Amino acid sequence: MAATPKPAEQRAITDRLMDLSGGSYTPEQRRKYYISGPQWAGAYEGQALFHAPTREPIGFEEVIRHLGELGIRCWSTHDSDVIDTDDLLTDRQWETVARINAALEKNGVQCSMVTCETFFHPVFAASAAAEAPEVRDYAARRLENTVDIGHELGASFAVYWPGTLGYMVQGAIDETQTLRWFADGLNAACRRDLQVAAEKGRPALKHCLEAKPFEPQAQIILPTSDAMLAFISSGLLEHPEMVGLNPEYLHELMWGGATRAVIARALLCKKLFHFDINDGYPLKHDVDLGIGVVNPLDWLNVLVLLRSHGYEGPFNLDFKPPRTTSNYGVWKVSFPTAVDRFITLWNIAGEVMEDPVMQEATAALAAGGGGSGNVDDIVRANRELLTLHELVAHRLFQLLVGQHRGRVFGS
Ligand code: GCO
Ligand code: MN
Ligand code: MN
Repeated sequence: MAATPKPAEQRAITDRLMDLSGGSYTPEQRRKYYISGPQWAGAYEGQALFHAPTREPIGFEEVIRHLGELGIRCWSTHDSDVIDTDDLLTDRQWETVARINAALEKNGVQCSMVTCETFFHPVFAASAAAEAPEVRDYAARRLENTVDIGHELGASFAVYWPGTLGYMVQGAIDETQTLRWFADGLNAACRRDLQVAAEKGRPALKHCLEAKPFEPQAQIILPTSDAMLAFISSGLLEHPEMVGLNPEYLHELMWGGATRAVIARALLCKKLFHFDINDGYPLKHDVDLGIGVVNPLDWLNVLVLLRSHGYEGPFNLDFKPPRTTSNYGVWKVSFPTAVDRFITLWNIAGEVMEDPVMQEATAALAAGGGGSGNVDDIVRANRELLTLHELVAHRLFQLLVGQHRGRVFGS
């Protein structure tokens, strides 16, 4: 049995086993990818309804410094992650924004995305599109202000996660009215964006809606990416061309969807602006694990689709380091390994696209087996060909574990 390591020796075990695991990318290699690390992921203390925090609080200076050291090119944040709600909409917020810009510059990190927190503070108990007009006015000011902050930080994207746009019990609100009010908020943000972008000579932000089917509300009015696509084209938005999606991998599994198919629908609508990457289990709550620790094969398939359609938007590491991980472990293990699994899967996706077995199988399927037009004849002509579906699934497994490179396992 291993000797009990003293607390002072435990980091050395993590360090040694990380070295022994090998396979890490260098910061320079990681910086080639458009990856962002959220403030709220790095600073997450492990708390939840049934969970006390397990980690110490850390601020944006520390998060940004670690991202820079690891080679994670971008940083993203909620307004209230870095500025107290009481300081938002006051001159005091600009002092913090200046400090953030200094930290970004010092560490060679860019701010890619800002998001307005409209779910945590008690003012949003009945959502940002609540019945009370003063709540909606306040929400609009916060949304406009987040646009201002985004431009000041050099961001290109704004994300909206309407997690409180829903209810625990039905009957008090008219959902059609709630959706109109929700659109009013987005319209205010887009109007402000066009004005600030013109004043600053910057491109307008890309405004991205992020769906999650439940949690924190039992029922969400826009629960899926598809619901959001319908909302974008509902006629309620003044600038639907400025608004697209930020799907989150796990949020689509949570309702039982195939994330790859969700991504395909967003791509067809030209609305895949931004992508939150993480992992977890179908039909469960939002565990936000690091990419690839649960569903590496599914992830490989998602990345093949994205690569083959030339997706160039950001990959936002919207995961939560498990509460069993220490503050040290967050930067030694959680972030670098999440990035490195992404890069590895991205590269395997490239190998899938070039694999001769995959190419020949998919080409043969697409050519079809012919047949005269008579139904029985068509079935007969295609019967052998359709076995290739399962062969492709096996080939993807082989590509995932490296058998295409001659790797063998036992005998
Ligand atoms: C979640 C959500 C959030 C959002 C974030 C951006 O997992 O519940 O993904 O993390 O991405 O709030 O607004
Ligand atoms: Mn999530
Ligand atoms: Mn997310």
